[in-house]
Amino acid sequence: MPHVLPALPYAYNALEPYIDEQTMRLHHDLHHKAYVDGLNAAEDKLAKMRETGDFSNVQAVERALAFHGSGHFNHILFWETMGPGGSGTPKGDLASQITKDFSGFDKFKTHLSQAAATVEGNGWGVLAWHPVDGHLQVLAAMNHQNQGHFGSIPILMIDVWEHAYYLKYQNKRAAYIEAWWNVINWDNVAQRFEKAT
Ligand code: MN3
Repeated sequence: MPHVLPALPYAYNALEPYIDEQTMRLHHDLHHKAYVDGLNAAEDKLAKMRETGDFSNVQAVERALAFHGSGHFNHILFWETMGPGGSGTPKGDLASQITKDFSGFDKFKTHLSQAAATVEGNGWGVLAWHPVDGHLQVLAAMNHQNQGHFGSIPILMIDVWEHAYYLKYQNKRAAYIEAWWNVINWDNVAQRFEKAT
């Protein structure tokens, strides 16, 4: 069953002025699409390997599967956890857990912003729930898939690959991260938290 590129859950210009329309078009229609295609290609190759029994290239294809698969699913989460106008700050159980695990929202905000700002090269700033010992954690992922924890469930992610901000923010990644806090859909993040816990 091939993976498909889901439509954005809002208009391309809905996150203006924080994230501009042209960036959203290129990012969704071309960059995200490339990960969908890469994931489908990797899965096709693996199916062929199982069929023929020739696994000589399996290492490279497993790497492509992880990269493109993470790229695809990270972007779905990224689009869905944003929305026009955002929705203020987290409420309810999610707000309490953030306070518990990070000593307050402001400290959490600084931590995630700093983690995202300092990822080397391409990557993501991630808020994830770790179900094994029951706490939230901030991760700084390189590429789409490195420096994660197996078992961790991401509930909020910011894309800090240059394609996510370069047209409007040039080299000012920190300014883009600061703007992103204005378009977070905390209701969606709270639903993800509830499901994860
Ligand atoms: Mn991206």
